[in-house]
Amino acid sequence: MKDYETYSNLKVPKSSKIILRLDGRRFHNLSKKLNLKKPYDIHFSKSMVEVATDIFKEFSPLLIYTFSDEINVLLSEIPFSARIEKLNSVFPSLASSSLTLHLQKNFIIKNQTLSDLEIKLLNKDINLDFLVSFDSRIIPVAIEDVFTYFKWRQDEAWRNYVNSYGYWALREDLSKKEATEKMRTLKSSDIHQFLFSKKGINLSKKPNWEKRGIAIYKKKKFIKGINPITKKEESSIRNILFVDEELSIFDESFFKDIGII
Ligand SMILES: Nc1nc2c(ncn2[C@@H]2O[C@H](COP(=O)(O)OP(=O)(O)OP(=O)(O)O)[C@@H](O)[C@H]2O)c(=O)[nH]1
Ligand SMILES: [Mg+2]
Repeated sequence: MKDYETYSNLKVPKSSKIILRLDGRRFHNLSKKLNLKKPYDIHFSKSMVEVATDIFKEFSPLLIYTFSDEINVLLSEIPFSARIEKLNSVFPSLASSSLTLHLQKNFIIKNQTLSDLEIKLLNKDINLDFLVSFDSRIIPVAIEDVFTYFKWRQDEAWRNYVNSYGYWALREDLSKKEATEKMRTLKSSDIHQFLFSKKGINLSKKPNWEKRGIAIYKKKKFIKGINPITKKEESSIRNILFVDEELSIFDESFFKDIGII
């Protein structure tokens, strides 16, 4: 019967770097059920960063980049003997179970001093009675294309940022269809202008993570401590996991600095 496992030997190429991109399935529905703040909900973003951190701790990749409902993982070592079936099933299932736990922790109000009824009332707009899933794809890239790939995703985060602020501002006065049609006629600069002059929203003043997404990587940190034997102060370098919410526009030096290229 083993012969029937037709795809089990399908492997990613050894010569490339491998990026996995996980994307939340139908998270538009999830955002309605959780009554997420529009266009950006900090508790949802925090939950996605926690998922990315769980993936980091499990697989020690070189870099994870997340925005909206997607998580990009640049692998260092390729696990599972590079088997595609394994990569494309273990990563999204890990993300799904991790997100389920973090959503429960971050969205459901629990308070031991409140009665069951009070807790029920507080949570009435939040429905966690649904299943979460991610899709997953594997993108093999040459090392010289790693920067181009992440820049492409960050450009997408920026487009998403401008368009979602524009769309939700239009929805204050227009129907879904009208707002969608209006968005088609507006250039990026028109959206900036409209938000600023008509809605008092200055897009440049919003939190950086909304514009540029969030990266998770290892960063060298100098630690000072007393050597227990010599009793003298010594400094050492440690690699710590760093959640970077203050990203600039990706450039090659970012990837050089963290030792990727
Ligand atoms: N309100 C709100 N919604 C968010 C936030 N982050 C992600 N989303 C939702 O997640 C969706 C992500 O877009 P897509 O991946 O294209 O849409 P999807 O509904 O997940 O559909 P598929 O990926 O094709 O299954 C957005 O359209 C939003 O509805 C957030 O911070 N706030
Ligand atoms: Mg999605």
